[in-house]
Amino acid sequence: MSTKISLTRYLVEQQRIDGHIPAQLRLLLEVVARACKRISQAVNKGALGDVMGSAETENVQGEMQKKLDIIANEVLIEANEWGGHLAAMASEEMEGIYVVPNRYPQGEYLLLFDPLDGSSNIDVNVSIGTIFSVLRKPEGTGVSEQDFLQAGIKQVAAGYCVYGPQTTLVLTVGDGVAMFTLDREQGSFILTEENVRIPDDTKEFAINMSNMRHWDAPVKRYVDECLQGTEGPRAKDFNMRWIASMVADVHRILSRGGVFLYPWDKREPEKPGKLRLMYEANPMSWLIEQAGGAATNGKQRILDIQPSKLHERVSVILGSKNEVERATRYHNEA
Ligand code: P6P
Repeated sequence: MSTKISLTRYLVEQQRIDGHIPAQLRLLLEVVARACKRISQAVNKGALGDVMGSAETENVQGEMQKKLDIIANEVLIEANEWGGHLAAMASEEMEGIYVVPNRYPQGEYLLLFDPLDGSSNIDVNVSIGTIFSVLRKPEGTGVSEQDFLQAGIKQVAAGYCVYGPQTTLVLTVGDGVAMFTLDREQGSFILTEENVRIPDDTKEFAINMSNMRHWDAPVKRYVDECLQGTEGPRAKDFNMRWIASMVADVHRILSRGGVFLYPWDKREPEKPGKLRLMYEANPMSWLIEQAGGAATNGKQRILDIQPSKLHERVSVILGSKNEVERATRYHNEA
């Protein structure tokens, strides 16, 4: 019987053998994984627990919050605030940063998360997930929102947990991408994939086609050429997927390739895009790059973007390298 490698063993070996993760970061990742297990249990209860539907409150984004959005946020805060590995946290569901209370020791890391991404899918039983990103707190006393405003290349760990037919934690600490599937009997995440690789080419694109009339010309050109299939300049037929849950769409791309686009559109021209840079695009872009893919905002590498606001939005094109490069080239030619 092949030895099952738990997340704990994987992280210990990453710490001991590859020196990739100091003890405090290993502790942080184990705590986040445990929090994701608890969120998974709440998600799986569905209508059997009092967790469905709207919380009748709005988040900082002006979006209606689901009960599970708030539950997931609280689970992550409570799980992480006492361990001594964090200085502060930031969440899609909170306007400002959450500084670790004085009653607990302060650590050297900053944790950012979208506690439950794709929550519009909760009530219709479609996969959703938690996305997280870890930064090192800059030198100096105290911690402020400014400390979080680091480019995605500064991340020391990033990942997500997708709550679907399986609960799967996907993680990078800068040494490739590993996937861990939750063994509910054991209650532990077991390594099921490592050194994940995305094919450079694909025949599958993911975009919300209902927004077509609002797109910029380069996006219209790229998608139109995909739709022309073998009769068009791409000389191959494409398939389309859109789960409207970034975690699920990205998980598919990490599992079999593809390209995901959530571009700027003229519905809200003042916003660069719908998705958030710090706790959606940055962690997902690092995972994609660590698996051999690419991620840009149409103009530049997402991980190079210097953020100016905590809840900054960004246009996202990510996935199979050759497709991302083509769509980005169309933007730069325009
Ligand atoms: P639309 C979920 O609300 C989310 O932030 C991402 O997970 C997802 O990719 C996107 O928005 C879906 O947006 O406009 O298709 O509903």
